[in-house]
Amino acid sequence: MDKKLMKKGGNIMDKKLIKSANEAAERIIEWGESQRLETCFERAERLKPCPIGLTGACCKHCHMGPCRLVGPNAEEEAKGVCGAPLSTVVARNFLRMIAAGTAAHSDHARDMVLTLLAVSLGETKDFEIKDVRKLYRVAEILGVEFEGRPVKEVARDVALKFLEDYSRQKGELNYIKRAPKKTQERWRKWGIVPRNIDREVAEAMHRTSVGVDHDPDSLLLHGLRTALADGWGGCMISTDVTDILFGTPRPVKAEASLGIFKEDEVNLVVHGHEPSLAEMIVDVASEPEMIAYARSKGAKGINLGGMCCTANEVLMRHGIPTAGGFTNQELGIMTGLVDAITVDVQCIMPAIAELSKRFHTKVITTSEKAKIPGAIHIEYDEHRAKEIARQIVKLAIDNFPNRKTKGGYVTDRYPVIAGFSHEYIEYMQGGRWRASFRPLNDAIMAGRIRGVVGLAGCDNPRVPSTGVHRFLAIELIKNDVLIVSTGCGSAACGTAGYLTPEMALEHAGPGLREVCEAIGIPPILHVGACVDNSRILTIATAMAHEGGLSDEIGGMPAVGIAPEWMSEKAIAIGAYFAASGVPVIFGGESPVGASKEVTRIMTEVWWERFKGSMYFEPDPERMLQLALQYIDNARAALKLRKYEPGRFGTERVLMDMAARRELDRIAKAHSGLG
Ligand code: NFS
Repeated sequence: MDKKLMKKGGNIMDKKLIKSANEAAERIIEWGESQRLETCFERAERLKPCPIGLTGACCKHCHMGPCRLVGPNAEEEAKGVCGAPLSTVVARNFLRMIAAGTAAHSDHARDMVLTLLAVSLGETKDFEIKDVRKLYRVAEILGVEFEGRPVKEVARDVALKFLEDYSRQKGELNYIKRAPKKTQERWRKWGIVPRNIDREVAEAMHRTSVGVDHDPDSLLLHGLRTALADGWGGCMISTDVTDILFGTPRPVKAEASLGIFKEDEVNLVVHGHEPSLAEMIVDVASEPEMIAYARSKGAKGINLGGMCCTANEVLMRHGIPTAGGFTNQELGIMTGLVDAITVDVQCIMPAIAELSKRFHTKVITTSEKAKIPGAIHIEYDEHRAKEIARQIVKLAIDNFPNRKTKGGYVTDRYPVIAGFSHEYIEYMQGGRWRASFRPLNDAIMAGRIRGVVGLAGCDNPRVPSTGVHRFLAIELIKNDVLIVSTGCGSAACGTAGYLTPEMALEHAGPGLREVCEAIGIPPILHVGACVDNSRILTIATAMAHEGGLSDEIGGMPAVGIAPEWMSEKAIAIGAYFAASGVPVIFGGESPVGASKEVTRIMTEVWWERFKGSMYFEPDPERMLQLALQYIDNARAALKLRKYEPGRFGTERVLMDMAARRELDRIAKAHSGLG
């Protein structure tokens, strides 16, 4: 627990005592308050959520309303002007959230595919295909001939094949066939196999406009179809194309914290989601001319840092340090050390433009889709990617001498081991020639590992930010649960110092610790950005194929948790996990809480049909118990050995020199991956 918090006598989830569970963040927030700098934490306190909208009971889909469906018997009696009952309104609102989240991920994926196409056609000189092996692996899945063909031709055909997922009117998404057979059968039986991503999003908007689909079950089934288009479409495409273009991640050492900024170097932050420009900035920032230019302005060098999911992308592939997740973006500027922050799309608070005026920081928007009044706009174009990246880096350098305002500077930093792509996870369990998921399945079957939790989603100023992630991370590994984390879940763990092998030695239950020590991995595996939740689908599929557990994704001792979610994207992710057969637990108030019927469908009915569900539970302790219960129930249903705490392993040992050397070994242990 943080020292300051201990003094206050609280815990990391006590909203009355703290705004962020991260000590460095909390210090900057307090400093900011003393300077009358406004942040999301203050705005969250001031703006209480509307209790009607919060639970999904407000309909504003036409101009006879907005209608508020409230009252003591609202479920049975309340109706909108058109006569829509509460369950219809709540289900429609939820479907729109899924559609918005799917649109965001999948539009990002489309840009990645268009970049791949441009590279394959020789239209851009600045990118190359870094992972040809991955290209071939993807080509094989897509049925694209690759043997003996020029790489760029294969890349072109792969890109065109992916574009079909945005245009085919009938049929099925390409990657549906990657799922276990039984999982696919469930989807076909209930008619939720997506045809194309854009079609499902457009149809979601159509169905939810006034006077169309009024059956909550039917609306929610389309929600699952749209969500599957996200998970097995947008997210998975984005992950694969990003790996092809920029390399499949493998373990790297990096650092995480608001303390990553350097007083004597130019600090440039890449923030947002699409990694193309960030990749170019990483390249350009190490050019000798750029470094010389930075020196000519009095800086010792150029220090790149990441924020939110762009951070995860460049951390996974290059070890670029992260300043943290969603709620850290204002705080990063408030260190006073950020010379420029470049943003593209998604999860960017418009407040940063206003806030930056109190410092010297330049905020640069780069996407034609995402502009902020008060920011500098330098539009990204993949055909001139390096030129634009140089312009941005120069702008940051030119701004270095303008630092004047003292900020809430902090120095804490934590080491991080990241880069656990599903390919690497497979490789680490047997090497290049015997790569498999056998050891993981065996460890689960034996009860060394009780189960697996995907810890994902945003951090949120409505709770002590990152606190619920941290609480669950520690408690789950104590209970021998292996964690795979993404997005701001990874940032929350990283900025707490949790993404290291030491965590296994110091906190993991004995069974999990034994496995982590044998393979040399942390008990929390950072698998990437939010779109890389698709890697978790791939891992679950591989586990099903490996045998010994469930023969479909449903029924695995696995749970997804998004404890501090706030974004519609998190809802889309939760829904695609549920449809794929994973019980999912979300924190906070339920956005469908107004309707018992909708809640019943998303828990009981989905469970029966897909072996997945979506459950909202604001109490962290109950979230933990629920997750363990789901895992133990799945173990019992699979007739696996009953999990017994403390059955495996020996005494707890603290990190010694050998273990520290092991940490270095992991960072280098990627020679077998191409
Ligand atoms: Ni995903 Fe949440 Fe945003 Fe990334 Fe972070 S806020 S839903 S984790 S940065 S997308």
